[in-house]
Amino acid sequence: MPPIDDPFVAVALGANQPSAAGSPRETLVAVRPLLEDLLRVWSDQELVCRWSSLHDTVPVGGPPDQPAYCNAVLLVAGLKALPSEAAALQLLDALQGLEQQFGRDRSREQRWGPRSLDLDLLFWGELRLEHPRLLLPHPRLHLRTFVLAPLLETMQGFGSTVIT
Ligand code: A4P
Ligand code: MG
Repeated sequence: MPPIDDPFVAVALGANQPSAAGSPRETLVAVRPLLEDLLRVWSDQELVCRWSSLHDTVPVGGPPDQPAYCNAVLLVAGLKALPSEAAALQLLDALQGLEQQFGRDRSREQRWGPRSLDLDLLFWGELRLEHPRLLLPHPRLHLRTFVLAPLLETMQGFGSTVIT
């Protein structure tokens, strides 16, 4: 297990419209290995990937009658590179490329409206960014149960012993 002070990368996945891979749940299942490959290529190393389970969640915000979401979080440990703006922007580009591969078309969406795949970068260690294209940590991370619940799952067992 990697040391607890590793700068983790966390990525949130969400979907509430079908893609070529099928339902939102089938989309997230299909995305999992591709996202792991993407992160290995981006970081140029083997990584420790911890996945949450898939969560069926009630929509937050957006149009009143949008379909339920499927959400998950991936926590990545063992990165050798130190967090940097340039590398974080490269990762954002790669994530948006994967969204497009699964049919995401931002030009036809309304804010917080339905989408076939959303990949948000939650944080990379303690990196703070206020770039026009990338805010880190994700500014609504602490407000979203659909992010926090799966994120906590991925963090279970890192650096602590549960005493009851
Ligand atoms: N951007 C800035 N910071 C980031 C970041 N940390 N990660 C920019 C990813 N992108 C970031 O994103 C709009 C722009 O934000 C991007 O071009 C990027 O340059 P987007 O993916 O088009 O829009 P978004 O995801 O709707 O925006 P946002 O503000 O991240 O929304 P949220 O908070 O993700 O809300 N309900 C449930 N149950 N489950 C969901 O997954 N998702 C949303 C979207 C609303 N309700 C939901 C869910
Ligand atoms: Mg997004």
